[in-house]
Amino acid sequence: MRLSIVLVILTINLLFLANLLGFIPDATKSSLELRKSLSESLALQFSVSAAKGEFQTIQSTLRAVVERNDDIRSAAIRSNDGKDYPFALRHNLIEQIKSINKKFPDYQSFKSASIFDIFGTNELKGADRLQANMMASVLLINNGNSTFTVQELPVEAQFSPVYAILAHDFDDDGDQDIALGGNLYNVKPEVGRYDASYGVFLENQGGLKFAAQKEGKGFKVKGEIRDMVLDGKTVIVARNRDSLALFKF
Ligand SMILES: [Ca+2]
Ligand SMILES: [Ca+2]
Repeated sequence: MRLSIVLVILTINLLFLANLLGFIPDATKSSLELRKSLSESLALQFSVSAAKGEFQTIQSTLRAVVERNDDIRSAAIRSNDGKDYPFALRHNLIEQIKSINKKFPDYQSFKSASIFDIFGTNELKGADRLQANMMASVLLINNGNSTFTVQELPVEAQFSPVYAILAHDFDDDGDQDIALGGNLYNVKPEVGRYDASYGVFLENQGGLKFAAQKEGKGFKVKGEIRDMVLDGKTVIVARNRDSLALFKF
C-alpha cells in the first residue's frame, strides 16, 4: 500500500473557491466559453501543483493570468446565513473594479452587500461556481484499484497550514510515521497570520491510524517551516527567514 498526502490549506482553498467571473454585460458566448476552458485548464494545473506542494506557483500563475486579462475577475466568496459575501474588502475590490466605488461609496453601504448585490445577478449568470468541500489536511490512501480512501489527519495537524511533510519510521517500530511543519505569516491583516503550529509528529499506531504526540517526542520548532529532509538519523528543518533546526532521533 502506498501513501500520499494532500495538502489542503486555506490560501489554496480560496484559490479553488475563487470563481473566474465574467463581468462584461455584453459578453458573447464564445468569450464565456473561452473563460470556462481557461478556468478548467487552470484548475487542472493547480491541482497538480497543489499535490506537489507548489503553492507559490499557484499564486503567481493566478496573479499573472488575472493581471494580463482585463475581462477576467476572480472573486473568492464565503457563505453565511445562506448569502454569499466577497472575501475581499471594499478597498481591495475597488483597486480592481473602480465602478464599485460609485455603487458603494462607503464601508457602511458595503458591509452587508452580497456578491450578487455587488456584481448583479445578470452579470454573474455566466460565472462558473466552484466549491471546496473539505478544508482539512488529509491522508489519501491508495487502495490500488484506482480509488483512494480519504482520512482526515488528527486535529493537531489542522491548527495551521502544512507546507512540509516527512514520512519515515522515526521510532523504528516498522511503520511509517509522519512529521509535519507549516505556518504562514505573510497574509493580509484581516485574515491574521497562521502561526499555531510548532511542528507535528504523527505516530503510526498501526493500521494507518495516526496520533499526534503531545510533546512531539522532542520535535518542537517555531516559525514558518518550508522543508524537512533526512540526513541519516537527523531531521533538518528549513524555515523562512530563520536558521536551520536539527533534530536527532
Ligand atoms: Ca513508526
Ligand atoms: Ca508505530
